Amino acid sequence: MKDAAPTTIYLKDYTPFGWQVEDVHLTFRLAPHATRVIAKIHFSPNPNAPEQDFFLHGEELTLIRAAINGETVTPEQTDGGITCPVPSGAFLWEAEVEIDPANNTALEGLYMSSGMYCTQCEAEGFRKITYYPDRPDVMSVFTVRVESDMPVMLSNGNPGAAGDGFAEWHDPWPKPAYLFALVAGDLRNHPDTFTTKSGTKVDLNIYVRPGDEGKCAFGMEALKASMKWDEDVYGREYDLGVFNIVAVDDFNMGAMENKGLNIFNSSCVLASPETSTDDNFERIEAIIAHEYFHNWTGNRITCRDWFQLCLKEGLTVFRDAQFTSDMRGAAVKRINDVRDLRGRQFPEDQGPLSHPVRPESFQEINNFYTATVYEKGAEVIGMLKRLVGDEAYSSALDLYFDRHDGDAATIEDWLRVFEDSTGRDLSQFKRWYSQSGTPRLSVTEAWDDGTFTLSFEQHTPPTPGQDEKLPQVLPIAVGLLSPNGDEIQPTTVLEMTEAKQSFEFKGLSARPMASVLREFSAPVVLTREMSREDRAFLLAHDTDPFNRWEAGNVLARECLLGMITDGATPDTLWLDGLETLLRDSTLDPDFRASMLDLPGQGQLAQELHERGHTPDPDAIYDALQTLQQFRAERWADLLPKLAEEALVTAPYAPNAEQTGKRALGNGVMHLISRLDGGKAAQARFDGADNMTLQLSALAALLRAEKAEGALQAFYEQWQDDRLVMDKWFGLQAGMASPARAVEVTKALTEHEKFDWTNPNRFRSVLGSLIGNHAGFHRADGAGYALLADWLIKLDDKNPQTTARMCAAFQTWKRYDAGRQAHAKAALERIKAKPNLSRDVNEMVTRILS
Ligand code: B3K
Ligand code: ZN
Repeated sequence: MKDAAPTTIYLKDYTPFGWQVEDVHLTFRLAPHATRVIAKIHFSPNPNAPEQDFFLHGEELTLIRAAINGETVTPEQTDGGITCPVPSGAFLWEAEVEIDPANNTALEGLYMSSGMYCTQCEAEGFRKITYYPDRPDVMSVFTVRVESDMPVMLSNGNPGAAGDGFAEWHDPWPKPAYLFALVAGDLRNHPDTFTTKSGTKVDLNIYVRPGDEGKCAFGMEALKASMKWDEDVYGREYDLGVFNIVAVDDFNMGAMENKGLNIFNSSCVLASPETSTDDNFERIEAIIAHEYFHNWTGNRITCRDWFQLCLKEGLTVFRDAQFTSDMRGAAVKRINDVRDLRGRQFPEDQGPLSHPVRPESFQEINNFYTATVYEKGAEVIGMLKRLVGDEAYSSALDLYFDRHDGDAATIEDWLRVFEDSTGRDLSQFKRWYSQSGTPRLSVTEAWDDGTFTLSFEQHTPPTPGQDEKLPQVLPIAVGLLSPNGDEIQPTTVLEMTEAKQSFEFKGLSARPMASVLREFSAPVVLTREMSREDRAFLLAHDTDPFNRWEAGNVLARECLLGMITDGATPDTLWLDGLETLLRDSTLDPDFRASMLDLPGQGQLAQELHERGHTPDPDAIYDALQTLQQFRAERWADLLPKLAEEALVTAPYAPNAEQTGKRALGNGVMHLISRLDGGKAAQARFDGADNMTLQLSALAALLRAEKAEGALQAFYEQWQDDRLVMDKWFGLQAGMASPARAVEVTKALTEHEKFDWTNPNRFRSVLGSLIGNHAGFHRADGAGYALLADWLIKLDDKNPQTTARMCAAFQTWKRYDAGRQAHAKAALERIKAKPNLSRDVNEMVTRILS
C-alpha cells in the first residue's frame, strides 16, 4: 500500500541525479509469488549534478542481498527507497530482490494477468521491480535475461540467446526505466514484417492469448500504416529489428509505448467485425499509431521529469490526430476531437482539478495523465503549427529530432527549437503551458464604408492557485463570406496577443458574414452575439466544415437551453436548415451523421452553469428526449430515405466510407425507433452481421424499452467474449433511464460476470453509470453513494483506476444544494477510508477544496 502522507513534489526543485547509469543487466527468475530479480548496474559520478546521497527508489521489494563492487552492503531503508555510502568513483551495484507479481493488483510494476506475466512501469512502476533511480532523466542500455517455463518470454530491444527455460534481450537504445517491459506467457503470435524506407526489414508481432489470434489482423495493418506514415510525414524510421505488441486483459489504461515491446489493453488492439464496432476500429488504429509514434516522441526524445509529460503526450496526441485525419478525413476527426475536448478537458479546466498543461506540483504523477496534459497539450501544438505555418513546423520538428535525439528534454527545449528555427519570440506563447483554465473569447463586429472590423476580448477566469491570468496568444482562424454565400476571404489566421484587439478587413463591397475560429483554431470558449438567421446562414454556407458543424451545434445548444430554461418549443429554423443539409447527398454521410448528433447532457449542464443557471439533470434529459421525439416526427418521411442512402451492401470493412454510412444509418435508426416502437431496430438487431449494427440496434431497443429479448440473446451469443461482454454491461448502465440507472447498475455489479478487479469490467459498469448524466446525478444522491461504495472497495486493490474515476465528482459544485450535499458526503466518506491511497487522497482533496 502506498503511503498516504501527502508529500508534494515541485517542478522548481528539479535536481539531476548524482550518477550516470552506464548499463543495466537484469535477470528475472519468474515465479507467481516469489519472482527473483537480480540487477547488476554500473554507476559513475554525474559531473553535472550537485553532491547528494546515493538514493535508489524501491517499493514493495524484499531485499535478499545488495553489494557494491562485490562487497555485501546493508542499505538504509528510507521513505520510498534505500540509501547507502558509495565509493567516490565508478562502481558496480548488485541487488537481488524478491517480488510477488501474483498479488500485485495495482497493475503497476510486474504483475500477472490471466496467467501471464507483464509489466507497467510508467510513470513510477519500475521501483516495484528493483532498486533503481526511477526517474526519466536517468537513461541506460538494458540487457535482460528471463528465466521461466513460459513458452514466450519478451523484453525490450532485439532478441539475443534463447533456450530451454530462458530468453535474453538487449536494447541498444538508452532509455529511462519507465520504458522497461517484460512479458512471459503462453501466447499466440500474429507475425508480419515491415521494410523501412532505408531498406531494413523489421519483424512485427502481435502476441495474444490463445483464442484471440483471429483478432490481430486489423491492428497489424494499423501498425504498418503508422510506420509508413511516420516515415512519409515526419521522416522518422523505426530503429530496431523487431517491434512487438502484446495484448493483456488487465490494464489500467489504453496502452504503453515501452521500447520495442508495446503492451496494450486487449480492448485497444483486438478487433473483428463481429465483435468490434466501427468506433472500436478507429480507436484501435489511433492508439496503435499513438504508441508507435512515441518511439520518436517519447522514447528517442523523452522527458527530463514528469512535469514535462505534455512534451511527449501532447505532441504524440497531435501526431496521432494528424494520422487519423489522413486515414479517415480531417473534418469529422476535428469535430470529434472538439466534442471530446469540450466533454472531458473543459470540465477539468473549469473545475477544482484545473491544472496547467505543464503542472508545477503533484503528489501522485499518475493523477496527471489528464485530458489537459494530453488533449489540451495537443491543442497547444496545433496552435503553434498554425502560428508558424506548415513548413516552419516541419523544419522545427526536424531540428527538434536532430538536436534532442537521445535527450531527456523540457518544454523550454521544445520552444527554443521553434524560436531558433523561426526567429519568433515565444515567451508569451509559453503561457499556454503555465496558465490553467479555459480562455473566454468574445467577438463583436462593425461595418463602416467598406471596412469590416472584428473586435475580440479575451479573459481567463481564476483557477485553483491562479487568481490572475495574463492574455494568451490566440491564433484565430477567420474567413469571410459574401451575402450569397461565396467565400470572399479565405481562411486567414489572426494573431491575438492583447486582452482586447481589433482586426480590419478593408475594401469590401458589402458587409460580409464572418466565420470565426475556423477549425476550432484555439481551445477557448467563444461568445458571439448572433441572430439565429445568421447562424443558419453559416450552417448552410460556411466553407469550413468544422464551423458549419459548429453553427448547427450552437443552434442545437440554444434550442435545448431554451427548452430547458424557458419551456420553449424546438427551433424549426435550425431543424429546417439541418434537414436541407441532411438531404444533401453530396455531403459525406459521416459529416451528416455528426450534424445529426446533439450536444451531450454534460455539455448542456456546463453551459447552463456558465450562464448562471443551476443545471437540473432531469430537465436536461427530458429536453433531449422531447427534441429527439420532435425530430423523429418532423422528419418521418425523410428518415427512411436517409436509411436507404446509408445502407452498406458491400461486405463489412471498417473503412471511412462504410463507417460514415453506418454512423448515419445508426443515427437515423435511433429516430425511427421512436416512431415504430423499436420494430426496425429489432429487425436490424436480428439481421446484424457486425457489432456496429448489432450494438446500435440494441441501444435503440433499450431506449424504446423493448430490449429484454435482445439483451438475453446478445448475452447468450457473447457470454464468453470478454470485450463484448464489457459492451453488454456498459450499454445497460449507460442507457438506463435516470430513475432506474442506479438500480440497473447495482444489479449489474451483482452479475456473476462482474469481475470488479478487472479495470475494463469495472469501468464498463461504474464508468457507464458516470456517463449516464441524469442517472448518476440523481437528486437523492444514490448515484454518488453507489460510486463511492465501489471506489472505497477498489482503492485497496487498484489505486490508479480508483483515482481516475474520482474525477466523476469534479463538477459537483455546479448542481443544487441537495445534490451538492450528497456529493460532498460521498467524497468525505471516500476521504475517511482507512489507508486511503496517495492517489485517491490527492484527487478527493483537490475535488473537495
Ligand atoms: N504513456 C502511457 C500512459 C502511462 C500512464 C501511466 N499512469 C500511454 C500513452 O500515453 O501512450
Ligand atoms: Zn501517449
